[in-house]
This record gives sequence, structure tokens and C-alpha cells, in this order.
Amino acid sequence: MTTVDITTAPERAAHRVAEFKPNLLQSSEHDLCPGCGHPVAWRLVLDSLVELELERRAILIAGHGCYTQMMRISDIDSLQCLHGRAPAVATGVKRMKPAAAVLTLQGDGDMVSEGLHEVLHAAARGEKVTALLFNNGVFGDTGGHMTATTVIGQRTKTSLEGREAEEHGYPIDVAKLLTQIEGAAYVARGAVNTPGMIARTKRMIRRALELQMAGAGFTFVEVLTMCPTGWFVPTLDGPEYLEDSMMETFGIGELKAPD
Ligand SMILES: Cc1ncc(C[n+]2csc(CCOP(=O)(O)OP(=O)(O)O)c2C)c(N)n1
Ligand code: SF4
Ligand SMILES: [Mg+2]
Repeated sequence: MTTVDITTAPERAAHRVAEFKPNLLQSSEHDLCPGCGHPVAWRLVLDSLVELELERRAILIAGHGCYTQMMRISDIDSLQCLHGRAPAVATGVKRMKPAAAVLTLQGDGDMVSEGLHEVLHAAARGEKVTALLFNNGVFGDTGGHMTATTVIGQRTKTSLEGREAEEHGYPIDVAKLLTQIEGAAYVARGAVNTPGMIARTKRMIRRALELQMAGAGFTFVEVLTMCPTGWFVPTLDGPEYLEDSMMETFGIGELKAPD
């Protein structure tokens, strides 16, 4: 097992950053695996809400996955719904409460494998919500099985030799699909594998929320996050593995944005 020496200056600094807790997080303790990308991605959401002074107007609608754990320790209003259905539930919430900042949070298994039509239809209707996808390419919570976004060559519990197009088909790029839908005002994909990428992804989340509040239409941010447990890679190799696999396949950036 690799151990991290926190007596050196850079490691001490990294440790202090990791210990820093945004106000909306009620605890710095969670049960997700070491090296999991979800807590970092979730922190970007909380920080963005605070910076835009939306934290008391925010309503989060979440699916089911490892990320759900972060809701339990976060001080924002939230609902949990059936797998894949968050965009439909968010539609009702936003229409009843148009002044609210409505966000959905789904994993790739939840959104792309189990409810792809829901997000596409919400985008087509131009619902003024912000849909977030935490994509780690596996059904993390239930043991790391292949999802519709697992990339070619990726090992999962159900593709132990790596995903093969011939046998398992090709991954679905949901962000790319959404760019073709008129009601989608903003579509972006970020990641949380390096400090620079984290900062860039936070700007995407902020922009999506700003556009939602300006009434621009459906907004979407996909965040590629690490799941070293489901990927069968050592904890510290997660960020590099993400870059070489998912990022290589899907790419990063704003895919669709208003002028
Ligand atoms: C209809 C339905 N099918 C399956 C499940 C079991 N289930 C709960 S969490 C989960 C995995 C979700 O994976 P993903 O959305 O990718 O999130 P991750 O855990 O990877 O963050 C599954 C399959 C369920 N709760 N409901
Ligand atoms: S299984 Fe993967 S997604 Fe779930 S907590 Fe562990 S690293 Fe995170
Ligand atoms: Mg997943």
C-alpha cells in the first residue's frame, strides 16, 4: 500500500486544504473511498452556490449513487427520487418555484444507463434547471459495474478484461447529445483530477447556475470524477487514469454556450 508522507511542506499544505470545510458542509467526515472524486466535485457545487448567494434558494434533486452520501451532510434543501428521474422531478419543482435555483445531481449509471430519456426530454422542454452529471464510468455504489459511459478498454466488474465495442457496445456521450437539443442553453464537461481542472470545472458550474437564474434555458455540467475502487487502480493513480481513459474519450470544455 502507498502511504503519503504529510511531514513534507507540500503534503502538509495539501492536507490543510483537504481539511478546510465549506460552511454548507455539516461534517468533514464521509464514508466514500479514499481517492473518490465525488466529494471534490460536490464541494464545487456548494462553493458556487455560496459565491452566487443562492444557497438559501437552492433545491437539489438527486438520484442514487455514492454521491448521495454528500447530501446527508450538506445544509441545502434536497429531494431524492427514483433512478434516472431527477430531471422530471426538477421540472415540477422549478415550475412550482421559479425563483429557486434548481439542480439535479445524477451519476452516469443513474442518468445515462437508467434514465437517458429524462434528461433529453427536460433539455428539449428547455426546463430552466441545472443538471449535473458526476461521471465515473461505473455503477460505483453497487459494486463497480459497467455503465453506458464506461469507455472502451476500461475494466469494470462486468468487463474484467476491459470494455470491448464488439461485445459491450460503445459509450454514450450524453453531453454531445444535449448540444443538439435546442432547449439546452449551456453544456459543459469538466473534471476533478488536477487543481487546474477543478478550478475550470467550478467556473462551468457557476456559469450554468448564472444562466439558469437568468432564465436562459436548460443548463448541463458533466464532471468526470475518480472511482479508483471501481476502476481497480491504486488510489493515487486515479487522477492519471481519468486523464488517460475518460478524458481522452470525451474531452473537456464548454460544448455549447450563449455568445
Ligand atoms: C431502479 C433502481 N435500479 C437499481 C438501483 C440500485 N442502485 C443504487 S445506486 C446504484 C449505482 C448508481 O451508479 P451511478 O449513478 O453511476 O452513481 P455512482 O455510485 O457511480 O456515483 C444502483 C444501480 C436502484 N436503487 N434503483
Ligand atoms: S466506489 Fe467509487 S464512486 Fe463510490 S465511494 Fe468508492 S471511489 Fe467513490
Ligand atoms: Mg457512476
